[in-house]
Parts: sequence; structure tokens; C-alpha cells
Amino acid sequence: MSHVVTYIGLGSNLGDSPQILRDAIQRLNELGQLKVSRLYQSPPMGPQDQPHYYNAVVQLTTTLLPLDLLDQLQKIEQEAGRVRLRRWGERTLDLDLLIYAEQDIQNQRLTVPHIGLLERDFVIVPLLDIDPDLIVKGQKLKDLELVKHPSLTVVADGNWVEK
Ligand code: PH2
Ligand code: MG
Ligand code: MG
Repeated sequence: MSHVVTYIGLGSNLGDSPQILRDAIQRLNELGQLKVSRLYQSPPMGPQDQPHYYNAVVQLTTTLLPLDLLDQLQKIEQEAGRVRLRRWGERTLDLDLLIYAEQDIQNQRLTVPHIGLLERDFVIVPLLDIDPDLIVKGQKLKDLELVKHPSLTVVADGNWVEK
């Protein structure tokens, strides 16, 4: 089994979001080796009549295959008592598989790199915390225009989570 570097986006805007994200990261820690971004708050993309999100990204180095990793992410979402009220709407916990090594994956369950990645500052800015030189779909993330005027704010530096 070889190890692959993957990135997972975390979001929450229902319940005690910082604690929900911390608990999720404890669970992700069981799937491999983790690096964790800072913790952010960001205004909602999609319907505007919902609370701000808490967002973060983790780098997970794992031996899990993509669909096995997806199964695990969905299990952790369910264990958090995931409630999802509408498309792009409020949710207890969202775990999105953003990047899986250098692979392009397209099947019924999964699109990797994640479809909206290059348009979402709440994904790109935390990704850059972990790897300032990251390239996705041939694009250096730090050169993207939206990195210069991010709409998100840092709510916790470095050690906001015990692993
Ligand atoms: N997730 C969504 C919809 N809108 N907005 C922000 N700021 N952060 C999110 O994680 C987010 C969102 C659906 O997954
Ligand atoms: Mg999402
Ligand atoms: Mg999702």
C-alpha cells in the first residue's frame, strides 16, 4: 500500500461549529497523517439567509483509495449528526475531498479536484496555509486573483485543534 497526499475541506454553519470541526479532525486523524490549516469564518456562498461558515482544510496522507476515503468522510459526516437543509445551504458538517494526489477522478460519486475549488476563497486560502506552492489544474493557487481580496477572516491560528 502506498501513501498518497490528499486534501479535505471542512465546513460547518449549524451547531457549535468550531467544536464540530475539531471532533471531525480527531476522527480524520485515525485515517492517516494530518496537517491542519488555520480556522476561518467566511460569508456564505449560495443562499445569503444562512449563518457564516466556519471553514478549514486538512492535508491527509493516507493509504485509503478514493472511494474508501469518501466512504469514511461520509461516515464522519453522519456521525456528526449531519443535517443539510438545502443545496448550498446550512449544514452541520461538510467534508469535501478536494484533492487526491495528482489524480483526476470523475465518476458518479466523486469529482476530484473538487468542482468549485478554484472559485472558493474559503478553500484556497486554507490550502495555502498548508502548502504555499500548491498547484491545482495547472494553476498556482497563490497567483489567483481572489487570494488577494479574500472575504474570509482568521478566527484561530495554528493550534486550534488537538490531534
Ligand atoms: N459550503 C457550502 C455552501 N456555501 N459557503 C462558505 N462560506 N463555506 C462553505 O463551506 C460553504 C458555503 C456547501 O457545501
Ligand atoms: Mg461543500
Ligand atoms: Mg460536500
